[in-house]
Amino acid sequence: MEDTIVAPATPPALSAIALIRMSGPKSLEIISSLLRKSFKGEPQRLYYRKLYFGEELLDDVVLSYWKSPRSYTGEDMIEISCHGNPYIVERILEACLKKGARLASPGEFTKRAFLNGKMDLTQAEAIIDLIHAGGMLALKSAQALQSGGLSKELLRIRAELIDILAEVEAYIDFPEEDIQPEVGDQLIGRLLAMENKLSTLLSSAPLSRVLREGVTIVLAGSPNVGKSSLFNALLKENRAIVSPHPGTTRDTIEAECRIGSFLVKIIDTAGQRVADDQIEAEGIRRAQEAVKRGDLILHLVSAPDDPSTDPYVLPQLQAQQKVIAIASKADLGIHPANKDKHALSIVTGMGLEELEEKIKKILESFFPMDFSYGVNPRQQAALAKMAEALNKAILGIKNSLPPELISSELHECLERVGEIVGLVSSEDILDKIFQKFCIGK
Ligand SMILES: Nc1nc2c(ncn2[C@@H]2O[C@H](COP(=O)(O)OP(=O)(O)O)[C@@H](O)[C@H]2O)c(=O)[nH]1
Ligand SMILES: [Mg+2]
Repeated sequence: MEDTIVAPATPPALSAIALIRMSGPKSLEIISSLLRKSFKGEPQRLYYRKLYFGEELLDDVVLSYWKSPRSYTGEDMIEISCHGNPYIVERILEACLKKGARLASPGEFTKRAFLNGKMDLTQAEAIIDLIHAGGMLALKSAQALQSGGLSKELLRIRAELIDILAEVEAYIDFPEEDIQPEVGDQLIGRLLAMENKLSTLLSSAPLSRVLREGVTIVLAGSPNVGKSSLFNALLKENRAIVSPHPGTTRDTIEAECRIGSFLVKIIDTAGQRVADDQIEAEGIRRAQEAVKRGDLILHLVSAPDDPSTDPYVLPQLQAQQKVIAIASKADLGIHPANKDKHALSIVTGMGLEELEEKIKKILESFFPMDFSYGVNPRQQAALAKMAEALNKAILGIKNSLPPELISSELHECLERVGEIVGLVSSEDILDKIFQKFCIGK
């Protein structure tokens, strides 16, 4: 990397402090050219300085210097803390650009960190998750990935693959010999254990989506049962219009909030009834769509009324979708047929905290006790291809296919590991083979 890049690291808004980052071989030279008081550049120390561009004072700043290779990117880096005024940030950036830096593209600092071997791909990706984590589990998952949880697991699998490949490829050199059944069984056992680990990793993908995008909670039921009132109560703000007129909510409304340590997306829907007009009909169609997509459905009926007279019909749900049946307006009395539902009153607040507790428990139940991290879609796609190849390799051994075919499937697995972690190698497989077998055998 020849050029020196610069970019603001904080959003363009009024704030106490803003941070500008610069990375590359000319970082020290560029910053020095903006100083009047010389800058020795001892690494990992803070310097309070005034920045000038020519005669013009840019700002009082605090500089920190990170010397290659002991920096985030692995290159020489300067971080400039200035006053949190977007205009000041712009002028400092401009000065750095005029002195020879180039504006960094999105993610370029982390990309350099990866290319310089400061982190692997999964760790680089975890940094994005870390920034977006909206709840405790999401944060823990990002932290586990960032500290190399997935790479360590994959590198163990990789070592095992290389070992197995060495055995399989030994047969390629001796075409007259088939893989002996006992060797085959033992290899299959090891590959099955690996397949197991892969399917555990793959099963974390939907959870990882939930962590990134939030769990979707959908409020469903007839008009006027108190869905919008509950929506506002869960959000603790008046987002949706509440009115005694049925059909007030005509579209779906979405809002994000936190319940317990989870980021959730709550969707308020138009109640289902015979629509008066096209707009309402479209709202009802969207409501049905939302219910089908929800992770958790809060199905409301009016507590004092006989539920058999309620026209709302919950659509067919998938197995993993959860439902809480709620008897709302419980302050107005509870019909005997609604006794087993969760009694709730937005007016008195009765049952609201308990409802949040129930929701929290259900959200927690989506995650296994030992959940540590979730793989992202890119990793999931590569893992799925890997699992497929692994499966073919297992079948190949079972069906006594030529070792070349089995080896090629195992190579495919290795490539996928390389793709996920961001390393590519095939030479070390050869090394392994020659380490295990002496010449002449
Ligand atoms: N008594 C009582 N009235 C409620 C309660 N929740 C909502 N309402 C009233 O029921 C009417 C319909 O509420 P709304 O939230 O708009 O229902 P939606 O059509 O299902 O969204 C409004 O007049 C609310 O004030 C409750 O817990 N108790
Ligand atoms: Mg409503």
